[in-house]
Amino acid sequence: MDAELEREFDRVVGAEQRIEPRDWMPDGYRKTLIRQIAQHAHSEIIGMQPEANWISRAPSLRRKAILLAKVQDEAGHGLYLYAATETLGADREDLTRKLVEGRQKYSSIFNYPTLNFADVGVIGWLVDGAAIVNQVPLCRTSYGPYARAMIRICKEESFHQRQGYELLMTMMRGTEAQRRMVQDAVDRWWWPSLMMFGPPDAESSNTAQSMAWRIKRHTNDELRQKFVDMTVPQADALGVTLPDPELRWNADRGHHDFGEIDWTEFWQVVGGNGPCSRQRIEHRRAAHDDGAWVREAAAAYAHRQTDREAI
Ligand code: FAQ
Repeated sequence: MDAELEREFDRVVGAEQRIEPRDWMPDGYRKTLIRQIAQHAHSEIIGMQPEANWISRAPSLRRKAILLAKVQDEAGHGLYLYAATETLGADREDLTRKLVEGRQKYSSIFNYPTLNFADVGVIGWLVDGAAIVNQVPLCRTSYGPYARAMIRICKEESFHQRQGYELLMTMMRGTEAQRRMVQDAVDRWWWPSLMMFGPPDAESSNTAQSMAWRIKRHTNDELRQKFVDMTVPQADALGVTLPDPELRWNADRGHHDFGEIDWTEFWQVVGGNGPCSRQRIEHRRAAHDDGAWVREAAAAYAHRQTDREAI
């Protein structure tokens, strides 16, 4: 029986159709999806913090309204993604516990500080830019609820990327001090953005199996290269320098060559030792604890409604 179910699973995945929550799936497939989607959800939720740091200090009402909307979108993305894990049998409370206890990961990028307002623009341009390159292919991932969540998320991410670029363009047309702030932010965020795509393919423990299951559609290095190629002309148009002396066009490959990423730093950050790792988790834990009364009230209300319906 299992062999037959597995054949059907392989056929659906091979035919570029979607696996749906009630379909049979290998345990490893379910586990991998819960791991990846939960990490993705945690990234969206923790990812609200670096930019939210600037909401109260945004330089105009317009910038404040844009930033508020963006951070709220990120909360929404986290919620769609947690809902997608629930279709696989995961429990949201359990995932949150694992996050605050450091037993589940979130993207390395959100462990860096936001030191000036240009960081908000650079996060939009580079971090959302990298997120889009990584996530557009996930609209074709083999698990239906994840693929459908990604379609909406990508539409919103592309707005996020554009608002960041527009913010930076405005600052670059401003004063010399503003241009210096933008360059400083680019210098600090460039390398961490490249790390978002994960370790090199040779060290990526999950890629081969995730590609075979069509959860991932491209390898980490393929997507990183695509991001570099896409970003170089945008940096030129902005008038900023990407902080990599080895970055240059390679006509033979038809791609940009770039310098070696500091993988020691990457693994340090992934291991919970990034510049803001402790602060991010503490803040998340405090927000979760502060929200306990809301969850209790909602649960009590839901019980009362069920009791009423039963009368
Ligand atoms: N940070 O074998 P692989 C956003 C871990 S965008 C931390 O290559 P995989 C939007 C990995 O989990 C950011 N850990 O892993 C936004 C694995 O550990 P494990 C979120 C990382 O899964 C913008 C180990 O290293 N996007 O939030 C990282 O095949 C602005 C070995 O790696 C997604 O999550 C990292 N950068 O490939 C929000 C997209 N990279 O679990 C706010 C969906 C790797 O075995 C503001 N996820 N690790 O213990 C993916 O596409 C994949 O999971 C990858 C990693 C590509 C991230």
